[in-house]
Formats: sequence, C-alpha cells, structure tokens
Amino acid sequence: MVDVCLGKKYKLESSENFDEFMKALGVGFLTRIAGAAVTPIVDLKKENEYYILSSISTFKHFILKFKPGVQFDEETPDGRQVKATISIVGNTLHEVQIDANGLETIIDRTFTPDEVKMVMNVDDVSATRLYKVTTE
Ligand code: ACD
Repeated sequence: MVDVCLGKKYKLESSENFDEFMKALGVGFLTRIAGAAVTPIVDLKKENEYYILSSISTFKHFILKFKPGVQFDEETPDGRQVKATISIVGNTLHEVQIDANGLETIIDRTFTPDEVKMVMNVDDVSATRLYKVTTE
C-alpha cells in the first residue's frame, strides 16, 4: 500500500537511458541537457481523495494533483500537453499519458519506504530512474 510512503522524500540516485527516452519524446537539446543534469527530490502526499506528487529540482517545480483512475490534463516537464491517468496498483503509481499526436507514454513509479523506482516507456524505448529516501 503506497500510503506508508506518504510524506517521505526521495532523491535521484541513478538514471539509465533517460536521454534516449527524452529523444523519443522529441525533447529538445537544451531541455535534455537540463533533464540529465538535475537531481530532483520527489515526494507523495494525500489530500482527501487526491494524491499530490511533487518533483522539485533547480530545473522545475513539477507538481501533479490527481485522483487515482481519473483522467486529467498534464503539462509534462518539457512543456507538452497530455491527457494523463494515474492508477494506483499496490505500491505502484501507473501513469498513462497520451499526447496531442496520440503518442502513448507509460510511467510506473513503485514506492517502498527506502526507494522509488521509475520505469518509463515510449515506443520501444525504456528508461529507469532510481530514487533513494533522503532526510534532506
Ligand atoms: C523524473 C523524470 C520525469 C520525466 C517525466 C516525463 C518525461 C518527459 C519529459 C522529460 C523532459 C524533460 C526532463 C527534464 C527534467 C527531468 C527531471 C525533472 C522532473 C520534474 O521525475 O525523474
């Protein structure tokens, strides 16, 4: 149950294939440089029936407020408008994004008390990012 991880902070520890993933999304060069350089801190909170997922870095304060299973409009960190749905399956936030061209991106964020593992897929490109709990 993901709720045992509410309020913990997780800091990016490692990242694999993220540049290829951003390229597959059409993210421009400068944003990719920024994306590769930053070390975001992520946390999950709950407010009544909404969850609030924050990712704070020098690049951007990125905040998603969502009701599990209910589609919402999201602006991605690189500025694309997508229709997003986040379902919660056990400890995993399973996000499906559809952009204006119909391109589907899947982002799974699996929370444990010690870490968050993000696995992102678009077309046949997959990236993995590992966040570790921090007291910062
Ligand atoms: C993370 C990465 C989240 C990536 C989510 C979707 C990818 C879409 C575009 C990436 C574009 C730019 C990346 C820039 C910064 C990445 C880190 C900032 C996250 C707010 O959450 O680890």
